[in-house]
Amino acid sequence: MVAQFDMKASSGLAERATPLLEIAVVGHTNTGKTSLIRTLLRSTSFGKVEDAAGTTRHVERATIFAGSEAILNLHDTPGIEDVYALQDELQAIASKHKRLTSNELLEKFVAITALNDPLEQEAKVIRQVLRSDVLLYVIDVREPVLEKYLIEIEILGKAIKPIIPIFNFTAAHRAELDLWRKKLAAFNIYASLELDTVAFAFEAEKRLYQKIQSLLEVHYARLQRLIDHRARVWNQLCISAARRIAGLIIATACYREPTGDERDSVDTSAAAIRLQDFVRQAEQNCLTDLLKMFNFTDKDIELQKIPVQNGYWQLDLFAPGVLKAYGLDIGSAALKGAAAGAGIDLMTGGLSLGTASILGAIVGTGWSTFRRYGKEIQAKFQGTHWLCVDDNTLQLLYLRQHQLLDKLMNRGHAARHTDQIEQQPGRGDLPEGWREIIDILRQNPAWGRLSELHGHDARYDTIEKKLINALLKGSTP
Ligand SMILES: Nc1nc2c(ncn2[C@@H]2O[C@H](COP(=O)(O)OP(=O)(O)OP(=O)(O)O)[C@@H](O)[C@H]2O)c(=O)[nH]1
Ligand SMILES: [Mg+2]
Repeated sequence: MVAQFDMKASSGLAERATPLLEIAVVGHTNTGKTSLIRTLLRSTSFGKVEDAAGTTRHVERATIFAGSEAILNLHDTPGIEDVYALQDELQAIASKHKRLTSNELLEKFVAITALNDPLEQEAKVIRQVLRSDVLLYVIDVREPVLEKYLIEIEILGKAIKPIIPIFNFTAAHRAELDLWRKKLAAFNIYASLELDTVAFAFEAEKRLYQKIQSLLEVHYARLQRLIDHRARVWNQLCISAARRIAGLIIATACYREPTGDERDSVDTSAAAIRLQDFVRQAEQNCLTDLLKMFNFTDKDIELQKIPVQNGYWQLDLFAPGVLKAYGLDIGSAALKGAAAGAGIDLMTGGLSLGTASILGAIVGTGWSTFRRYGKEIQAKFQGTHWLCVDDNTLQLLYLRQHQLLDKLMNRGHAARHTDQIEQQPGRGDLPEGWREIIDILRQNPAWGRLSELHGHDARYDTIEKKLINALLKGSTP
């Protein structure tokens, strides 16, 4: 027992004594090296990113932690700019010092290259390469496989360090990517990763660390702790995001807007406007929260083709045509009513008259008609009247957030499978038992207002769980 304990303690100590894993991020200039580091760090403040060659001028280090434990160091390097001059210089050194191994050749080059030498930049890169355990070689696949890149790889290969190619800008560049793979195979480099660094999926990150684990056994346990830590954080993030959306759907479905004097159609339409404003604002708050949770920048939004501009949905939830844009059936009279921009159900005495009976069967052509006949419609019913968000609007609200969540969770993949992502989600994507969920919510307006009021109601929890599960179905958590 004691011996076992000692062994564990000493292996733990040995691991702690192992220096941190040193990773150099290298490649041609402007391929996205700094962007990749930012993504791995979850920080947009590291280094400088610009669409220009020679943005990073010095080697910069950043440490990645799993909680409070330091796991590895990433080294951002300047892009290699003049590979032919570097090749000539190495050849010149090699012809003078014939007995140098390839590794020693690089050491020699670093030692003799002075500050302000035209190859100073390249020397900085090679120095870091020699000090690192593994190289992430970032490739812009939009570029043809030019000779200069192959020379670059050959030179980096002289350091005898594992090289993991990271393919960047892969969106819509499959053919080029295949070509790159083939060419790299000639250098015995097979284990590659594909990602757009600005938008990065957790799965891709995990694969990257797993590759390093397989190459560098000594860092296995530490990297595993990082993978596990990141998985936990990621799962929590996805669940929180889904819970945020469930909260929006619940609050919106529960919401009731009193119509005041139900005989006054002017009053009713004012209430309808208030109701629409409530829904708009609730959706907007949810969008803002989600973008913040996933740390999405404008660039990510653009890359993922999320129809959002300056933090707002491009298409208003109540705009004509919005249902169609989200693939909802606009064939029925009821939906025509909603498509015209109403999105309202009239409820009376706790009984939902439903979109079909009010907006569909009676109004049919839209809110303006509803206004005209509003008095007659309302005269038919006695008791309290209020307005609710109609089912089509709720469906649209759900589908739009579901699509958004997919994009937020699958950074980096959307851009590659454009057609797939742009395909409109259909009615089939609604959670199981949707109608029943909405009915229960409508009967419990208090659930939307005060969280403590649903504290002891198991039905609320069941609905929330159903919505969260449906939102996350088929994804990582
Ligand atoms: N669309 C897209 N743009 C990217 C991606 N990665 C990087 N970029 C852009 O590419 C440009 C270059 O990115 P950097 O990260 O500065 O590239 P770098 O390799 O560090 O460049 P140097 O330091 O100059 O060698 C910037 O405009 C980035 O926003 C990506 O995955 N997709
Ligand atoms: Mg850079």
